[in-house]
Amino acid sequence: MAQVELEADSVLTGEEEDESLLLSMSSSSNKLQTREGWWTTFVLYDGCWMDRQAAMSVSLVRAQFVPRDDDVLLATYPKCGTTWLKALSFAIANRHRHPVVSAGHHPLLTQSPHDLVPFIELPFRHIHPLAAALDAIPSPRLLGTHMPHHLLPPRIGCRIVYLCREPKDVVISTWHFMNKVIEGFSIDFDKAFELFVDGCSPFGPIWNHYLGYWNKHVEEPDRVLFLKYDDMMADPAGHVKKLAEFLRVPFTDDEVDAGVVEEVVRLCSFEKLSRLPVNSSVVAGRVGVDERPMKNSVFFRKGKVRDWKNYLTEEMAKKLDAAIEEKLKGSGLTL
Ligand code: PAP
Repeated sequence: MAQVELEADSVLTGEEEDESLLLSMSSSSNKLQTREGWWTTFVLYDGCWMDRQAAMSVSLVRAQFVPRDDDVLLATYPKCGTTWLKALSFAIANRHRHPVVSAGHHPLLTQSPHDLVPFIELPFRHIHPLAAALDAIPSPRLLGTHMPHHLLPPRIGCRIVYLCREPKDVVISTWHFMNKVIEGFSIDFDKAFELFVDGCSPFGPIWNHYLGYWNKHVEEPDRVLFLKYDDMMADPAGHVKKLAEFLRVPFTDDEVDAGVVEEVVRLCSFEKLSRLPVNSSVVAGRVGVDERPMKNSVFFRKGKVRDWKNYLTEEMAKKLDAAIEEKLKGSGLTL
């Protein structure tokens, strides 16, 4: 990838200018493929569908992000449980500074998990400078990303926690989310579903996203932890212990006996977090895909497994299952 110097606060002036910048930073020298996406035109940026603004931001992160060896990256395809993973990881990693037992003043009670663990590519980094936001965070940093593995900044070698989710629940969650955050979002669900099955969804295809991190996990299991939302729902305490070991802050026997693991699970549960004023009524300074301030409540809907049963016809479910099965065949990954 060519190293391109961009002004971090440069404002886009037009599609042609964007296109030439994107081309100079992607591995493609041909015009980027475009397609009518969920709420705007999507571009296929090095095999990954996203809107133009996201592509600009990803490009900038790839060129400018300064990784540290002791960073831990929490990576997800959107709507796979990012908020939950951020909360759990923050609570576990910081539990000596911020005890979770009798956690009257815990930061998770007054701040969104997305403010405690920022994304590297969001808010869009060609508009909101990257360095100022991320360089100031003391080590070891917990950072989030929706970027697929093959688009991560080339020098990233840190540990990664990846969380995936049943794709049928992901498409439902994504559609509801877009309805909340994008003004004038009007795509009907059937159309969104067809785009998703076709691989055209934000940071899609979802199977490529899963496989990129899965293959890295198979190659380097000690560096890339691969988790599943449904398994985490079934056994949150077991996953909290596993996460703590991976983050190199395992629970001591005394902590286990004192119920600290269960306290982390409780503090980070959907029921607890979604009812806090900060997550139910605060409009964050953070902005979303259309640059409007977002309510923190958009990250909390139902927090259930198999909610897709309330929305997908049997035919739709079979169609998506078949597409996923075909794409994951031979990888060893099952969902
Ligand atoms: P993001 O990828 O846009 O950052 P993400 O947190 O992955 O958001 O997506 C939100 C989903 O996680 C929602 O799922 P749903 O639409 O199926 O309900 C949300 O309810 C769920 N979620 C948020 N917090 C929690 C939590 N603490 N435990 C379990 N699920 C959660």
